[in-house]
Amino acid sequence: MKLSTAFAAVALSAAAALPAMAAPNLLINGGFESTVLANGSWANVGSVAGWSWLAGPGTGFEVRNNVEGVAQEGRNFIELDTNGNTTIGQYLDNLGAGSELDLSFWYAPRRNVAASSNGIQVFWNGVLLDSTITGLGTNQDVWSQHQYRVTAQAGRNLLSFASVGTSDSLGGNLDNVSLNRVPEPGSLALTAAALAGAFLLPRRLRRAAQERRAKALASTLGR
Ligand SMILES: [Ca+2]
Ligand SMILES: [Ca+2]
Repeated sequence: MKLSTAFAAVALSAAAALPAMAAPNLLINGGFESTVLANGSWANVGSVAGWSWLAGPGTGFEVRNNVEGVAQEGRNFIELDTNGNTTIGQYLDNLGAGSELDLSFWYAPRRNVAASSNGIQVFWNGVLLDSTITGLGTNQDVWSQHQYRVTAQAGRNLLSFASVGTSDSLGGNLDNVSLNRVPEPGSLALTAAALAGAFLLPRRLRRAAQERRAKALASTLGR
């Protein structure tokens, strides 16, 4: 591979890596880390930063730190079947109508709980995004990532999660929820071009300097 090609390849791969850096999580407290809990403890909360209880037989949901499972991200994760099946959500304002967004979250069946009791469902503006996500809990955590592309509506948008199945205070775990704007193709191309230019500019300058030196040498020899 020529050096210039290598520079361009590096520039393009750097540009490809940029969206993850350039598109911050639009959710507040997507990893449920705002609740300060000692290792091995849990709390039943009605709301935490970003998230609110929306429906259910109880008044809250459960934030846990290393209780019946270990967080997928950070220290905390949540369980929605708290005193019974519960729905929580986060409202987002001013996303811009028609904006494309990438939603991601991680789910794990609660340890030693049947799939019939471990289900969760995810909704975007009240519309179910997938069939029930569930699994048989074994004696260890098995986190799986779930990803969706959603479109913002005008005004307020709502991302919500509900526990479903047997309502028995035992249910699936949720952690590391993120919502990121999908980068515009045009902005990606511009970023790649700018990076490639940044890498290639010194090469052009070196070539110009070489040409000046060659002319000077030719001029000297021609005397
Ligand atoms: Ca977390
Ligand atoms: Ca349950």
